[in-house]
Amino acid sequence: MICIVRYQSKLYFELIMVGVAIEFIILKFKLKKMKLLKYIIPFIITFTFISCDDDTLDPINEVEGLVKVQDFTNATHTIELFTESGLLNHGYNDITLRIKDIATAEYIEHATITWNPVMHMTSRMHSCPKSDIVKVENAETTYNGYIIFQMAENADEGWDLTINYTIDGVEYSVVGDINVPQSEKQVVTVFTGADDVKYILALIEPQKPEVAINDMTVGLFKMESMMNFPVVANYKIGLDPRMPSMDNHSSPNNEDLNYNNFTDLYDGKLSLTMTGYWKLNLMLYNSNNELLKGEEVTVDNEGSSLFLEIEF
Ligand SMILES: [Cu+2]
Repeated sequence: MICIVRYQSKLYFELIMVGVAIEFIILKFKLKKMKLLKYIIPFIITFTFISCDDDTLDPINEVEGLVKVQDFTNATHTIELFTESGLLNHGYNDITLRIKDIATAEYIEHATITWNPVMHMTSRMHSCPKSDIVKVENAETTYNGYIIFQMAENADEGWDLTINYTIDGVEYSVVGDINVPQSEKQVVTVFTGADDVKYILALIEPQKPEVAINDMTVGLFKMESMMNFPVVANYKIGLDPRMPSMDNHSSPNNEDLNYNNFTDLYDGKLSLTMTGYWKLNLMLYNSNNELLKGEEVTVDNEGSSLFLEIEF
């Protein structure tokens, strides 16, 4: 686009110059020398194009503000993984990726991509909740999704990530080990509900909590099998944030978390009146308003068995 704009302004300039040249030539040589123009005009136009070619079009940086986590390389492509921190974490991870063709060094603009994170434990293997991967809005080369690691790695057990993708009907795959260190705070929790279903609940927002009423988002998933973790829709999550170090005080204007049909996540409001450690006590209700997990915070009960943590 920049090239075209430059080209156009340059072209207008050249056209004026051509006009001036024509007038000059007509004046100077009269009509009998007009045939000279057929040599001059192609020369000027060629010069215009050549000077445009000198301005290499800068590619837009579609990973600005992100840090590369790592590359996954197979014989044909390098898949670049990015997050805001340059790390993968225990809990929720917002991940951006792009695919580079090794032969042409160009980024692929029309791939369909799926992924499968797998934890290799000493006794078994399992996956974790993850979103579909979609093209980033208005982007040419970047794709985005999330993964929620409900377990961190340890010395003997860790995660790998398989990325399957299709370009022009051809299927490709790449796999690599990834690092998922333990989080200091409880940002994800695995529990069994009163319905005997195993659930995973993860903190998604706020990632940067403030002394304010924060938008809060969590993801709720069912452990259907070791490899399948579908979204749980239309439940409700009660929220009661407390500061255990300060008489377990709460905060005003919190809002319980409700299912968002558009994002398939749960949104509420989290009021944080000061910095420090907050325990976000939760109560999970199913769509029939039956309590599945968690207890009311009272004078005698200082916390719920279902909770997430924030410290800032
Ligand atoms: Cu595990």
